[in-house]
Amino acid sequence: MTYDAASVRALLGEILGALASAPESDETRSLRERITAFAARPEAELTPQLALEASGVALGNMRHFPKEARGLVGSKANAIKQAGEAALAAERELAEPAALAAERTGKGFDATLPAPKLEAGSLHPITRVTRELEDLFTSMGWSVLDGPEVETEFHNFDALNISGDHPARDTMDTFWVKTAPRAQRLVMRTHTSPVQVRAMKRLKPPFRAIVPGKVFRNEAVDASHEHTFHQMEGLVIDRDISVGHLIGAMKTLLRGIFGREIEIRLRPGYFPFVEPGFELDARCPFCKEGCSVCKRSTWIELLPCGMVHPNVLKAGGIDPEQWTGFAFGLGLSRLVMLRFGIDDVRHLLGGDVRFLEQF
Ligand code: FA5
Repeated sequence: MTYDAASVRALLGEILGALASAPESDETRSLRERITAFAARPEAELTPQLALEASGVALGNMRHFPKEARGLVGSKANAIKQAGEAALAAERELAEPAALAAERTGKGFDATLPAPKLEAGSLHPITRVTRELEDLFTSMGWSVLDGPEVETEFHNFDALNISGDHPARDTMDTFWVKTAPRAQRLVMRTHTSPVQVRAMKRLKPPFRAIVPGKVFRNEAVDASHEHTFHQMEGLVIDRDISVGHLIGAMKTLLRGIFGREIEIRLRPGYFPFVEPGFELDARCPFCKEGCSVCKRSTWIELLPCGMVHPNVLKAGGIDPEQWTGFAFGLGLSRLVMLRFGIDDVRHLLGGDVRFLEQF
């Protein structure tokens, strides 16, 4: 079927005829002028593209045509649209083989070269491990929560029992955000723990939740310390929660990550927002006698944890006489390094495609 500009013009004439009986208004005047402009084009210029535009104008302004003429206008405008679309499709069909033929006969074309590689993207290793952990925990009924990366001083420190002059503040070199003199001070959060108090304020106990996310510290950067890295907080608040529940949850977490039972040990650890606090070590999953990953000790320091301090429960509006809980703060970036044998934490967020392509 060949495209026929004369027929399109005739159809436009019929549409204009239908507009003649519409009451005079600014809208109908402007519409008439626009359709007349299409119909007045010399046939050679009334291309399929223009025909499509003209049908679009008529169909998009149907409300300005008299009610009794709308059926007719619709059928004429659709006929123009179909003619335009069919002509454009036919043009494309002809153009593609022609372009291909021109490329094949062009200078420098070599049919024996391999086809260009199709680049398929992949998930970042941190995203992969985060999603696996989210699946694991949600399958056990935990929620996945989020929190702000720019945090108030209160949530990042004070609500967690770390007051202004507390020495524990020094262990987290902080990026402070410039704020007005009397506004509350803001920090790039130094850990995911501030979401503990936010969760307590938002959710009614009992609840259990994980909070994966990015944290920031003004670190002297080296192979195992980044200024921006990932952690995953865990928080359980319920009645009569004990260290036994904490150990059980940590063992399940490690089984999920390494796919088998992993021996653990707890050492005392100090964090002002837990009491008692622990450092949990996992038996090195890569060796029996000691290797470079476990620094020849057969134990890997994996995650700090502990029983939620009563002052933190109070800051979150929860009665410590009725409720208890445990929390942990997994170093997600370090876990990802362990999992994939990555020897330098700076690779993770370095944005080097050569690194990312390996996953
Ligand atoms: C904390 O951040 C506590 N909020 C953890 C916590 C939560 C304790 C709940 C008790 C209860 P810490 O500063 O140790 O603790 O950091 C936790 C983990 O983050 C570390 O074990 C380590 O794996 C990781 N980490 C710390 N600093 C860096 C860094 N600069 N680069 C990469 N990973 C880091």
